[in-house]
Amino acid sequence: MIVAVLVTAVIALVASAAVAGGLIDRSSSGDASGGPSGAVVNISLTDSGGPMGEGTGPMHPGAMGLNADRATVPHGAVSFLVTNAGAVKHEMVILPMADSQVVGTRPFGGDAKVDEAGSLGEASRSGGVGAGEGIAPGASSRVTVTLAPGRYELVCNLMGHYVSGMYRQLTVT
Ligand SMILES: [Cu+2]
Repeated sequence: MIVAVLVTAVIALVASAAVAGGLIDRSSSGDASGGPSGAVVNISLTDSGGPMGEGTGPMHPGAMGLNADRATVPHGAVSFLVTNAGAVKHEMVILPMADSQVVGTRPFGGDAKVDEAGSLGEASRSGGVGAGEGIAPGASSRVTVTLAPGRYELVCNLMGHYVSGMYRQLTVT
């Protein structure tokens, strides 16, 4: 009996440590396994300090990029696995797009950031899930959200990064 109680206590400790360490995503629904659920989008964040300055758009031949391995996903649960391949901190924020909106053309304020109103979620926690203080170089973050059909813009909204090319359109069907 005592042994059984001890084992239970140890299991509880391990589980809570895993949650604290960001290994288990409790924030998303339908994620009983603790892993990403639904469609998976792999995101790579780059800057001039990264391995290669790939993915910069023609409109902004900037030094930074936000690259996705797919441009379209089915609606429902979508997991974003975000890796910072650059040399400075980055993040990924999911913003809705209005019907007539063109990717990469959001206005930005004096702080060189765009308005995050309507954000559906973000991955900005080094080695963890959801919002944090930014993803350190070489680290990853992830987030699982439920997306309705429509167009979304994935952005890095650290100061000056959007205008340097860190945006990408995602279409949800
Ligand atoms: Cu960035």
